[in-house]
Amino acid sequence: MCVAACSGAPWSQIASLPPPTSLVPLPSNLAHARFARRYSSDDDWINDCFDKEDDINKDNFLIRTHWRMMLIGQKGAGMFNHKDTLQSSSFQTQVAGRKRWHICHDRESKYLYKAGMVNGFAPDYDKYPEALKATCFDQIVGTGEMIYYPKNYWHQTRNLDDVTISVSGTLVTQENTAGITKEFRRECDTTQRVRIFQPETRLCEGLEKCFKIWREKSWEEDLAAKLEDVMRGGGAEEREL
Ligand SMILES: O=C(O)CCC(=O)C(=O)O
Ligand SMILES: [Fe+2]
Repeated sequence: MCVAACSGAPWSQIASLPPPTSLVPLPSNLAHARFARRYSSDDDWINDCFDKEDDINKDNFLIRTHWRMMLIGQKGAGMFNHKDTLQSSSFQTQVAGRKRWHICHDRESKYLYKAGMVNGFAPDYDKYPEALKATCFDQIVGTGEMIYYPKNYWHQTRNLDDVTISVSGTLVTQENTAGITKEFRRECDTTQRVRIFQPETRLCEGLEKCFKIWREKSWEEDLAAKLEDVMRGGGAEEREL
């Protein structure tokens, strides 16, 4: 797999990932600004759509979806090339060690066959010749660094150190709300093949409330507006308790 125009460039050539489009940069001098925190963390809406006291249901949601993970692994361990089922976006912070990532935009899907087939780190072009046409990114994320990938991006990983520790989180953003809602509704449809969870009434009822919250909330604009407000010298509203 090569980068840029693929004109004989070695597939392992390192390219910089484009800047994430769905994250609002937080200026460092605002690190302690008091932002309205309602729905600025997923814990906020998780408490709103699942009964705040219903820890079992909330845990069920977090565990079944792998909403947040701490990943600990040895050198050489990693995840095969795939796209995430829920059309969600994710970030991952490297806490210890380095992790190599191979990332491709959804539009490269036509060259990437099926999940797990093309090894982005050592593609077998005889077996998967279309992979030669794919434009992807090969990047090492070091300790203290963070990677973000939007919905439907292919990703493959390999730990480069003993021991590698990372923390991941799933994000609901404006750009993925429709897709993630569709995927969850599919999970809750008893006529569909089981993928990540057996439909469960309480979980699915809670999710319907989440969909409403996501639809009505313009996450990025809200945060961007708050940042602009603070930059203009305005005060951010207090967190609603
Ligand atoms: O960190 C890894 O090795 C893979 C993570 C991943 O595929 C994911 O969070 O969706
Ligand atoms: Fe994944």
